[in-house]
Amino acid sequence: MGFCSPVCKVFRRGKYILLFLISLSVLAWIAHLSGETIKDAPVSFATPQALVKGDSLREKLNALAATPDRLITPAPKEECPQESPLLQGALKLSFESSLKLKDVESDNKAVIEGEYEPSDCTARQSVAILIPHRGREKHLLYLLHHLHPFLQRQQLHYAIYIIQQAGDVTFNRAKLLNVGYLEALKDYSWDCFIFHDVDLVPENDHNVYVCDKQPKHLVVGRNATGYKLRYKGYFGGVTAMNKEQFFQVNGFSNNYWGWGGEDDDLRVRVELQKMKIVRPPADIARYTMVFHKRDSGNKINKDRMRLLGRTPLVWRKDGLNSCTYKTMSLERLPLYVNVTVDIGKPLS
Ligand code: UDH
Ligand code: MN
Repeated sequence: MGFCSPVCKVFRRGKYILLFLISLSVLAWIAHLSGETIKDAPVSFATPQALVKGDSLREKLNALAATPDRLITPAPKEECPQESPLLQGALKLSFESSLKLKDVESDNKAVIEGEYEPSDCTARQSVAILIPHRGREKHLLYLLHHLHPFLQRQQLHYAIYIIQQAGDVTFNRAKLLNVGYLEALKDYSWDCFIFHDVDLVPENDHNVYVCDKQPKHLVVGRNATGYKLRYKGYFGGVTAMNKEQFFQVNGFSNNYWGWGGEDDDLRVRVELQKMKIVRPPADIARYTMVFHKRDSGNKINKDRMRLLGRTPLVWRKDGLNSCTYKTMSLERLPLYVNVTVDIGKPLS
């Protein structure tokens, strides 16, 4: 006791050195673990957003954001203001015959596969613009040229869908719009749907493309009618209904082939549900219709008054729930989603 040989001293010192080395490696291990947690943080933050079904633009942006060397988590975006500070009011519209699709694409680089969302705030509504179309390429070009910047100034999350009727049987605007609603909902759970003629260009960006508590009619006036409502109860051209409102009325009728009546039928459906059509002020809800003649495949529908009389009897089984069609192709082009459909032909 009290006596230690030189061999014993060496052992005692060795014990302390070993203890010191063990503590060093524990410290190094802790430091390594915490480094990994910091690196992981942005990835796990991005994951819940990326899981939103079919939210293609967000998925793409998140994929870009989730690169492993990114260390800083972006601050969550605030909701965009009630009124966008980017609005310009009455616009000077141009319809240059030399305009090319490539020009419109390069003017709208922030649009990805027809979809856009503001980068600095969260849009108040997600809006699908549905445009029935066949053989009106020039009108479509003019509309895309004006509508994309217009919607971006309104700080909306939106996508444009063009629903092309395949073949040359009589045109059916209403059925194409039903198809647009059903197809767009496969991509994303849009809050609001704008049913939009291809030849109507909005003249004032205070005419905001969002849905209200009631169905909204956006074309109070247009150039060709002296900017007056065409008739009391007119509900055509451009209308906005939210997802639930349109579902509640069972969408449009599928049975209006040719020109006329389908918009009045939708009004009847809305009224049957005790909803009330609202309109923006007349000095704002103004449109320019690109001049055109009646299309050869869209003759006046002589049956429209008879069909209108039957709407209260048939609306429950003629509409979204009976809309059969065959999708021929679905292309995600830079400025719009192009859905080409075979919607069949009139029964008789
Ligand atoms: N549409 C097409 N292709 C067609 C027919 C209609 O794309 O062949 C679409 C297009 O979105 C159009 C909408 O359906 O804007 C409504 O059709 P329309 O523009 O022919 O209807 P509108 O009431 O014209 O504007 C009616 C006939 C015009 C007569 C002109 C006489 N001055
Ligand atoms: Mn027209």
